[in-house]
Amino acid sequence: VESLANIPCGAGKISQLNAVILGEALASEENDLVFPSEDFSRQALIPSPQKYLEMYKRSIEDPAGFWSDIASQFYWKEKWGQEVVSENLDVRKGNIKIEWFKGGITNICYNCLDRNIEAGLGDKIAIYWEGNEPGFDSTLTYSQLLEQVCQLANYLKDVGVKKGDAVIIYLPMLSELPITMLACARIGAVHSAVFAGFSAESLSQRIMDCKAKAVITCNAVKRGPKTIYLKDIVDAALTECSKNGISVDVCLTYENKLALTRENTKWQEGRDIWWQDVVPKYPTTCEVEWVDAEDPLFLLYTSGSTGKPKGVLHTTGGYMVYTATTFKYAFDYKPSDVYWCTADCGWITGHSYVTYGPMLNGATSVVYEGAPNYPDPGRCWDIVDKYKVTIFYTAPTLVRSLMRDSNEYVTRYSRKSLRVLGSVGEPINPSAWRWFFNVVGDARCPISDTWWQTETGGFMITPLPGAWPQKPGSATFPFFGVQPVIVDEKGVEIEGECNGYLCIKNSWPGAFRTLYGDHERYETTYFKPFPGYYFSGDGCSRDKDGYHWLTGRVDDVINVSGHRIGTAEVESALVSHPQCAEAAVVGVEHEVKGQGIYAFVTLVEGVPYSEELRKDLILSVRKQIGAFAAPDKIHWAPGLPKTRSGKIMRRILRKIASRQLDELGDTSTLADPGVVDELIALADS
Ligand code: 6R9
Repeated sequence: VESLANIPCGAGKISQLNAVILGEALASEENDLVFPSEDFSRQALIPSPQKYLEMYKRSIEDPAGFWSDIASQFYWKEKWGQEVVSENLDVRKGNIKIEWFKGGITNICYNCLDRNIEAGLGDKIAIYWEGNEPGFDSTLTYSQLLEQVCQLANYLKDVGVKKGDAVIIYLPMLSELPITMLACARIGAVHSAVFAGFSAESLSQRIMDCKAKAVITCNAVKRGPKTIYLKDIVDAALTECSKNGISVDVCLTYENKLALTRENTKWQEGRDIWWQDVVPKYPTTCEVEWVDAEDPLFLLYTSGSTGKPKGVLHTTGGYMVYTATTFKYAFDYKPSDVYWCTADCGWITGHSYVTYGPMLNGATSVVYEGAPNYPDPGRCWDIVDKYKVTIFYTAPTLVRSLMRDSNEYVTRYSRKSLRVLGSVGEPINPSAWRWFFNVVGDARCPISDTWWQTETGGFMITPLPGAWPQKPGSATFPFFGVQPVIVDEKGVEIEGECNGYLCIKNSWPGAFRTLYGDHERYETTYFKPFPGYYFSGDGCSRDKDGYHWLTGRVDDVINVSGHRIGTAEVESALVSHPQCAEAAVVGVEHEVKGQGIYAFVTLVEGVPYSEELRKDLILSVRKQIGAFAAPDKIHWAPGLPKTRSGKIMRRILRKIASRQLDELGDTSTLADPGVVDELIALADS
């Protein structure tokens, strides 16, 4: 242990971690520590801090060796070239470039399915699908999954989808969603899943940006008691696309009979095709399209601090190796596990930890179609008992919402199959952590609070459940191969106990390679703010024991129920309303959602503020982005606080929104300080 003392671990040194191992530094904070049980650690893949340190040290000192050993466990038609990794993360030294396993020829679908089947897992359950209505369910073994993937892959090839073509997926959590992702990967097409809560406008923007060859959707879905008519949304999006001269040849539509019959679905002959009419007719085997490790696998649009969503691009080889490895270690995965991640495949968590990570490990997963509190707040635990789920991965917003109901909804179920819990999407507050740990996990199950991003592809800072004592609310330490650093506003690394901006010093295999069609924006957004580093957009502090505590976004991105929403996107939706002259949006603390959306709006001269207009403004956001981005509060603002150069001072708006009126700070630089009093007076009107 002594000899490890000088390896950097984050901006701290391993010597800081030694203190944890030796139990010194922690004595005073004993109460904040939650140790894994001896039984758990004994069986864990990483059973001790020492084992973690040994592997971490190697991953940092010899990343090429560390990752190529792991990569060799997958199937490569041809091995990668001499250089395992080739990177430049420093804008001062030229263009940003990240490449892993370049020259290696592989296919991620083959590695998820064919490879596992050849290893004898053909009859193992890949997916337990659970419908929105209790009692509706189905299963797919690995062999059955492969057959369905091949049929769809053959269909896509037949309608002209080729390697490198983009396919938009607008599906709810049916098994057909991972099937579609895998079918695209099999033929080298680039999938771009759009969360089925996005509006027609958002969908059309994405279809046009990636010039999709095909759109795959279903007619409708039931979520809780509500029916959502997805095909109508797609129709509107495609109409919008054709107005802009972009036509999509194929709109493959799955008939989700439980929600809506085909007779009641609007239809455009020639373009629309029922999945069930064509896909099952195709052969159940399909040749794999072998691709380079650096060929694109998927695009996923995410919010940034400007109005235009960013197409985050992930490639094949590094992403494959990284998602598989992070899944295995952060959840202490064993072949006997039954895993359930509640995320939707429309977000990155569903890509890396519903589809790819688990399947690359040959895992059995639950895929749940519905709402987590339907028909009552006990549904999750009912599902856990039904499938004997051992690893349960969810978001703090769900934990907080279930916490508000009686514990009896949890305790009436056994939950004794559970052994590891996980959290993602936003910081988990210590009280939610404790409820999750004590009530859901009966104080037996370690919680992996995984910090990562759409851009990072996989976990970056995460507990390894058997290795570390945990501190409720801390994501703990970096994953293998990741060197997080905390910098001050000048970009200088801060050592030891500190608070600042979270950056990463080196590349890791799962990192995104560019923003689709806009490499310049990639460099400007992520690599220019602190030259020499990848900037995450998050604030972070490190305590005296070296534990990392994420403090939330430091840019103009709001995190609502774990969904990233750019303030600029909401503002642009508001000002598109003819009676709205200006809008400024900030995040405010929200008991369940983590953050809520608070919008200040200035109306066009002479227009009176009314309840009707308020509803109309909210509708405008629902239409342009999606219901999940609807503002919680509209605050009428005859004027906005601006500097003399015309910049809106959001700092002041945040204070007004959270009613911290004695903390407004200096308002003397405002062009018109009077607007602040006016806003305060109108706060609760
Ligand atoms: C995976 C995912 C990324 C942003 C990220 C951060 C927040 C995610 C977190 C967390 C604290 C965690 N975030 N996990 N903050 N602790 N365990 O959510 O990706 O949708 O791109 O959001 O979410 O602010 O920057 P994405």
